[in-house]
Amino acid sequence: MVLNETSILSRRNLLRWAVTSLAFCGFGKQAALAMARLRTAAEARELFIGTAVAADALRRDSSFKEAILAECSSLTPELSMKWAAAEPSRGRLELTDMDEIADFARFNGLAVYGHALLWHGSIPHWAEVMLREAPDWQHVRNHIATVMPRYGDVVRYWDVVNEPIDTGHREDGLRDSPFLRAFGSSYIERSLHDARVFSPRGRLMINEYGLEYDNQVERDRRYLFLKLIERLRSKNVPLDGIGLQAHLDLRKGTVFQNAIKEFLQEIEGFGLEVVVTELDVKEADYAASAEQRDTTVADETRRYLETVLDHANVKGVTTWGLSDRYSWLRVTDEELGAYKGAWKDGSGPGLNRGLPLDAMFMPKRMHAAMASTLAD
Ligand code: 9MR
Repeated sequence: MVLNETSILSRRNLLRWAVTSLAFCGFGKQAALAMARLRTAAEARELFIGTAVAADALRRDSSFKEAILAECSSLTPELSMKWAAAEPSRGRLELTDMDEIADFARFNGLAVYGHALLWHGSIPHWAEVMLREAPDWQHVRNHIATVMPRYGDVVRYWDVVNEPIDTGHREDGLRDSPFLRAFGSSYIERSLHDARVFSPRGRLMINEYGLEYDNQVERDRRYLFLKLIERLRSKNVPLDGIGLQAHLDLRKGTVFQNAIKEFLQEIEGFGLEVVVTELDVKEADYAASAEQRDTTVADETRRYLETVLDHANVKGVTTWGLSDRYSWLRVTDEELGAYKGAWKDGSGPGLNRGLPLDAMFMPKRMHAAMASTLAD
């Protein structure tokens, strides 16, 4: 969709008007913002807003579907596009789930965010053996050539390489992945060049995690990631943007806003786009009241988004799930053990509450924080 400046301004005004009117009708500003859909807030400043989805949840849960259609303009396949899912045995394609997600998106006018072509975390067993024993780039190229054209009409952004950085191993900061061991560090530029062939107009991204906090590992990750981008830029490799996974984690403290700002200024200087690709919040204190937990999650989300959304090259935000019902973040047994006796009534902490909607698809404070930051 092409929006000109006037229509963007009028959408923003419309949203402000809606929030003000609801506030006038007796709803608090927070309540009014909680009622604003994320999609309305995001579109007001020409951003896309998405969620990760698993095909089976989309298939069987109509409430989930309704929530997606109300809140989102984009979907990221949580599993179905990854190599291990798409080609479980050599030459046998298993793209039924991915086709279903893409058809749902097409039918409802949503975009799909292509995640992820090369990821060390999802290589089919046969390809792992191939990479280890008889590396043949043709197999990697085949995967790119199969997936990109098949969904090219509905996918604009592609995570071509996912999580290539790992600290503490090599001077260049590259992860010691099966791809690196098989083809050397040039596997990144090779995959981007191939991706450009099979998607001449797609936005080609590198997606990375662990870039938000003030600790040595994340300081190193930010530095090494920028160095990688600098090397790719100097060789004119087709790279259009970077994905910030943004798995926020309250156990690490609060996000380091100044470092994120500086990092994003560098990215802007390289002329690259930015997408927040996997936003969610791991909690640190499950024994707090539900209200306190939701406030802490919302505050961290707001701190992060207000820092990131300040940059004009940010194009969209995706959360890694929309409702706590389908979050990869779990309260582990170890964590439960640490809270012995915290719940006198025998209840328990329930689910991790780090997504905008609760398990019954009701908006939480994180939703309001996202709506207000997106709308600002
Ligand atoms: O949430 C995803 C989980 O359901 C899958 O089992 C797993 C392996 O495919 O991948 C998870 O998603 C990861 C994403 O693809 C890359 N960044 C980290 C995400 C959480 O582990």
